[in-house]
Amino acid sequence: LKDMKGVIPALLTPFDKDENLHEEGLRALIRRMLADGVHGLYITGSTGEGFLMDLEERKRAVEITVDEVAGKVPVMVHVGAISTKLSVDLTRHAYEAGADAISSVPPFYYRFGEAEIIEYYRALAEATPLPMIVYNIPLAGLMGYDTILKLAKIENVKGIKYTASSHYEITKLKADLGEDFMIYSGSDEMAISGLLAGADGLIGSTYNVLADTFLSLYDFYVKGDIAKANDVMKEAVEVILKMLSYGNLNALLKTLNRMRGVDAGYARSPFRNFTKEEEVKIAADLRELKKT
Ligand code: NAY
Repeated sequence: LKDMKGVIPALLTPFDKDENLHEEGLRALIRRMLADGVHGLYITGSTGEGFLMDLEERKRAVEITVDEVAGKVPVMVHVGAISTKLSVDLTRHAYEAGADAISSVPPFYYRFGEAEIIEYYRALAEATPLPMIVYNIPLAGLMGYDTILKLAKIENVKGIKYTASSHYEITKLKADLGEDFMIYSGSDEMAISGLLAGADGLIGSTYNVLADTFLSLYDFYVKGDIAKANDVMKEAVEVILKMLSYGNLNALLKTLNRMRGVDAGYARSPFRNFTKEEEVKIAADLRELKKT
């Protein structure tokens, strides 16, 4: 896991127009990410529409990814579900399929208490030898700092994907838990802030389209050229804000990939895909943005 640093797209899962898993599209997207030079892949998370897929589909997506990646970069599999039993099943499968790490949001919707959340992570962490990266994200209900410290005591809990914007907690986690506890910053528009706070890597949705931008940001950061890294960040923020303005990021990232010849397919309902007319407008908007 120590090698899993840098820019890690939260990979989209391509579906065809009839909402079936689109295997060739997934392979094409992975090939594009590898050609861009990303440092790892994070699959079947929120960007990957994992919660909209059944278990067999999620497993299939893992198998296809591990096969296509063929060991070139590490693969982290999001195995979160509301039932411990289902998540443990996905965890065992990820291990057998050859994934390098697992990750999970806490069980959500029912407002589970801290003890239940800790037991959930313990069950997943104990199910296989794979490192577990806890996923702290507002969508699932943010965990308090003390809960994170307790989770870090579980053997195999080796890091956190930190999608909250209180980045001082990244700094503090590194101080409290040591350099080896891996931290991935999950807010793309705050990537430079996450890295400066001490994050080891960036896991995010927009890297499905902006991998080259964030790879250059990360390169500047590693070389210590923070001013240049920040220049890249400023440009990226403009683009990300524009992307967010369309209101349906998964569908947008798939559309943008299709526009550049990577068949990332469509989003699964209830996510809405864009109409042809909307796509024409999006293409024009983004061309305009590139010029400025
Ligand atoms: C995942 O599990 O797919 C992610 O990594 C999601 C990370 C994203 N955060 C949320 C709240 O969805 O990439 C970010 C986010 O889309 C981006 O910063 C734009 O706001």
